[in-house]
Amino acid sequence: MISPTTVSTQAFSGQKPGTSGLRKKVKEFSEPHYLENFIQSTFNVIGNCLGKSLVVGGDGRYYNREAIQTIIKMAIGNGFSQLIIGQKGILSTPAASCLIRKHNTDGGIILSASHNPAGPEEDFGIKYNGSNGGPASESVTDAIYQQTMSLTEYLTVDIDALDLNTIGETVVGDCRIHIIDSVSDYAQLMASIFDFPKIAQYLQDSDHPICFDAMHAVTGPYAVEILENRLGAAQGSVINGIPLDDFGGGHPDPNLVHAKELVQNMSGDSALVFGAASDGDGDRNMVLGNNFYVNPCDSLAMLVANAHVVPGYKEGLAGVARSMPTSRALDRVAQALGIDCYETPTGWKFFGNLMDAGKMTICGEESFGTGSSHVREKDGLWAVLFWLNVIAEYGDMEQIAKNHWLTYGRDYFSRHDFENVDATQAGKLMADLRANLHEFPRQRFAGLIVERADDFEYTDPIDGSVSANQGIRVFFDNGSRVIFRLSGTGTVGATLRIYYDCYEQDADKLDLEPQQALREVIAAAQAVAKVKYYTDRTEPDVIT
Ligand code: G16
Repeated sequence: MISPTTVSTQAFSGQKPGTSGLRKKVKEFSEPHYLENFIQSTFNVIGNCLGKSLVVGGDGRYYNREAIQTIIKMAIGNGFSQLIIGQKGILSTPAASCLIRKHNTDGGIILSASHNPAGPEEDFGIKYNGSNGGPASESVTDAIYQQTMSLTEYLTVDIDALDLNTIGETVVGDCRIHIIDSVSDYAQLMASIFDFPKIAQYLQDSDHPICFDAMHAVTGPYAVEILENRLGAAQGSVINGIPLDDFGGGHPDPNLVHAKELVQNMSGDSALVFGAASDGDGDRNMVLGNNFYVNPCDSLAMLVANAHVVPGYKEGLAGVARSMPTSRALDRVAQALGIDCYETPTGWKFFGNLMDAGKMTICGEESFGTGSSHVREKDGLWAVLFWLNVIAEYGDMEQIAKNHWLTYGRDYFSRHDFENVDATQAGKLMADLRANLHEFPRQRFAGLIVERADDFEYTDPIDGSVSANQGIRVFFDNGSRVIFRLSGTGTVGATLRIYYDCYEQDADKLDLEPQQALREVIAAAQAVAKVKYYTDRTEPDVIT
């Protein structure tokens, strides 16, 4: 038993978790007591930590190791009896979720700001996942926030820094600390879901070279072990595979803008049949065919439509789900399969209850997240393996996608991000939309007539909790839709996200460029929200 030290502290303002935990600049996180306050607030909400267990790990970004040492000391000070920590402090978000579930811990702390850039001047993040392996619900994150506003002290112990590099077990006082291989449990889980022999056969055929861009973030070691070592993809199939604490100065957001190297590799006279990238903490994915891009909404629908070829889903799916701004391509597949399709607010935390209740198996979001009930996080490599399993069965990705559109029609989708907008102005834009919502129906904007408009509100079908103000939806009478919401993951100013979709069934119009297919609804959205007036911007910073 080591006696804890009680340290006096003062509350910080602004420690409210966003869409996925607390994300701030490293500079703010490393202010004296800042991290400690958030951790103690989390422990206070977990309550009675004596004898409890935690998984701890992160995406390897700058400040990861220091934060883990602090968490170890505070966990011991608060009475935790077991900590499971990834070697070198590395755990991808889905791997952390896998470990929480496999070892039945009371939860986990994941250190990541996802795809946000890393380094001393950049971002850090922290989030708490519960014993189901999933992100804490809104009621829990609200309770943590309440704690942060009145905290006066925290508990820690005075011990030397732990060696995070060596796999093994150390006992400190009453706490058993396991430094474990970051990859093996996760790799084993993947092998239990997918048809590894079939994928291996496909990948070992020299006509089927692939490229996975780990973007110098956390997935490198996972991808090398699974794709190259276990499945036999050619060495070098994984690029940028070494996690660096500044992500090599890059922006590991797997989209067409930030995954430039991969996009280049897949273009022109490339011989690659499949390409993919993941993000900072390994939960997002982008998939590409040869000179062909599948957007995340379509990818989700296509995986669900082909789930019967994957051993882990052969028995069928309980149901599926998507976040509200994600296109309705999934709904069409669910209808054909005769299963329920749930529509939740943005944020993976909203899927957990449906999975825990056995109502839903596969879900996803437009923000490059796809996953299933194998863990309670979105899972980048899982999606990559899913696609490889489907491709190994049916062949060319482009053909799979085109057949899908011929069967179900195509939901053109795009998201425009206006980044680092003045937060007050962005707030006014949203307030203006809310105030005028009821007047939109029957009004014409840039040639489209509004059918209905609302502010999305979600009632969780399992616990009845209500999440209001989750995004303004405007539906037009030609079936197209636009959604406005502010991002909950940024650290500077505000990011306005505008999501567009429209549906096309005409076989001759299934191959349009999405911005072209969506041009009417894009123009109407500008008029509905007076984007230029409020933000002084005419063009988005990022288009996905
Ligand atoms: C997080 C959440 C996702 C969400 C995304 C974007 O992803 O886990 O559920 O869709 O942020 O959220 P927002 O639109 O509020 O920025 P990640 O990969 O950043 O953890």
